[in-house]
Amino acid sequence: MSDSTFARDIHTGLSAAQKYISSRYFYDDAGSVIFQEIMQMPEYYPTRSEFEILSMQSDKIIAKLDFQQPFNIVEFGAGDGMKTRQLLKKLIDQDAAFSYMPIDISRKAIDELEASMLQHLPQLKIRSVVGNYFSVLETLAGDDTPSLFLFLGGNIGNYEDAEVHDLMRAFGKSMKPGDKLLTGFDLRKNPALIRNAYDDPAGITKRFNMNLLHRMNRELGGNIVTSQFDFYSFYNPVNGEVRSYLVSLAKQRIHLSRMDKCYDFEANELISTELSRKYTLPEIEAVAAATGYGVVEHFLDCRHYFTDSLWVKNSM
Ligand code: AVJ
Repeated sequence: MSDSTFARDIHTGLSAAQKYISSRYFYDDAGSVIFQEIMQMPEYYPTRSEFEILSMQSDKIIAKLDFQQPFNIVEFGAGDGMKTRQLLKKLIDQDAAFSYMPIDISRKAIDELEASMLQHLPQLKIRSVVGNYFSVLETLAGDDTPSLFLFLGGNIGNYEDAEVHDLMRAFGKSMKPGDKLLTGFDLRKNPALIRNAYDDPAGITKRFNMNLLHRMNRELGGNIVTSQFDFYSFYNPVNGEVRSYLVSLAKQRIHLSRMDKCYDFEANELISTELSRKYTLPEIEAVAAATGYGVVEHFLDCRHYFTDSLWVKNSM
């Protein structure tokens, strides 16, 4: 991602009536390291839940694909690949003919993923792509090899409802009838568990959010005194939304020299940083039906905290 996109998006978000920064900007090199720490936290259950699903149920998932070989597996936002590897390993053990195409916006993430995949699965046919989802989707349309799209990790939780519909339809435009999509959704559960996963007592999630301010200082020449901001996150069990914010602790003005612009904050003014939506199974089914898919099966972990939901693209 070019720096100028970051600068432009920060300017737009901090100029809005309700200030916001997209959660995609959490993941610079420093933020990606903090996210690794989040995944190790005892309170952060999603990673372990999805790891369990892909370790224990990949055979069942593969059986439902019902593909002629060879086929493609295309992964959007591949991360460190540890969970996906459980599925790929099962396919290799079965001598399936497939190639794996991970897509990520970060060159560094893709290089590390490719190296670790090949280290664990030397037989894997891998064609990695650095780019944004939408531009890569255009290059995929027209390929008549059967495809499984992966959108794992609960990343979909970061999208507002309208964006979820747009994204699922955009995936579908590059899919043929019978192609499959496996998406990770975090599920509604005891609200206290969700709250603790997103506002941990050790303050790791706070550091993850505060890194946005450090990133603005580093990349945009900011003069932000980070102790003048706090982190606030809450879960609303009525609508399933975790909403996270940075809070200005004083009336203050910050300067970003890269843009040569100032931004004013009232005391207690918020910067919205993240939505992490929690779903019910009927909500997931409604999204599938509204965006051109049928639900094949929901694969849940034993605690029913998380689902990898397998959808099939409808015929037009
Ligand atoms: C990477 C989007 C799945 O929303 O659970 C973790 C990011 N934010 N703790 C999530 C995150 C705060 C995470 N996803």
